[in-house]
Amino acid sequence: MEKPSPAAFLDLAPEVAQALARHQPVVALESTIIAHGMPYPRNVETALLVEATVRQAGAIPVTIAVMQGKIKIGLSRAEIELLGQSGTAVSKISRRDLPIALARRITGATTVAATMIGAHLAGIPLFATGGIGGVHRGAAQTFDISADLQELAQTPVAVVCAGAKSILDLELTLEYLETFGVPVLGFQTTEFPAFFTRHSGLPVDYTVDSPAEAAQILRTKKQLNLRGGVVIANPIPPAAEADFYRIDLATRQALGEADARGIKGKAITPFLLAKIEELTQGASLEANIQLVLNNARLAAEIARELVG
Ligand code: PSU
Ligand code: MN
Repeated sequence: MEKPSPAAFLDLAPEVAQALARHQPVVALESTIIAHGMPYPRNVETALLVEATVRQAGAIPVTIAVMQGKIKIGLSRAEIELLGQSGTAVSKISRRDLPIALARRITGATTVAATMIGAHLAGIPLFATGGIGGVHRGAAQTFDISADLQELAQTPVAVVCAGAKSILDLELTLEYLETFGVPVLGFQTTEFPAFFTRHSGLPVDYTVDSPAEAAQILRTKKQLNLRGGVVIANPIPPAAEADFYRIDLATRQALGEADARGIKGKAITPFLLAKIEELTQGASLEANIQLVLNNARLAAEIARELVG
């Protein structure tokens, strides 16, 4: 066996390589949300809008995916369009899928876990998305716990998200993160946000009030050389919040349908997202788009503080 050389599997866009060399602020972005999280063409529009939002806030956006046997760090417009149009026809790539997708040159969208791996290999410490995966409801029986949580336990990338969806067991998700030593910081909130809505009734460990405060904690963690990531939980803006009862009803209906149809494993999260969108006549999608943009903006601000 040769010596490990993960860099051989990275394909850094020139703009990204230059930005990193110059210590400019960069924000990594995932691609499963594009291919498996939203319908075409809103997914492509949103992905491009997220990139534009990061730029406007003064950082370089870096969307990550797997293509042609490489982890692509920074996608072109055409590549984002390709992933968005292909939708679930492209693979959903988490940690366990990475070696196979690279060896077999499979095109794939990266989850939070796989995006964190790519970002870390490229030297990007900050990542924005919609929501992280978590402990699924009924996990005591199904054992369905997203690999995102184990990634947060070991890979030093901070993830800005709107909490996690209530398709998950949020209380167990927070317990799991605590066990594995992952700090959960609420951005200007004392509560862990529930993705489409601002409130879950569950407290976060700590509240940060500014991007500078978040950056200071990330810098301290890096200096301590502690492994693992940080969750920065940023609630959806009040004006974009979805109606709690509507979402809750749709969620319970979607979970029931998934159960009846025997949908599980990596297919369950995309199924539930699409079902909830259908049942709320698109209201969940509008909220989803707004919260991702809000996270992109905050991540860019934190990225600027980190290099400042
Ligand atoms: N949660 C969302 N939207 C998403 C996802 C999660 O609200 O698009 C995606 C992310 O890419 C996340 C993945 O990493 O689903 C988790 O999938 P699983 O539960 O199969 O680990
Ligand atoms: Mn799962």
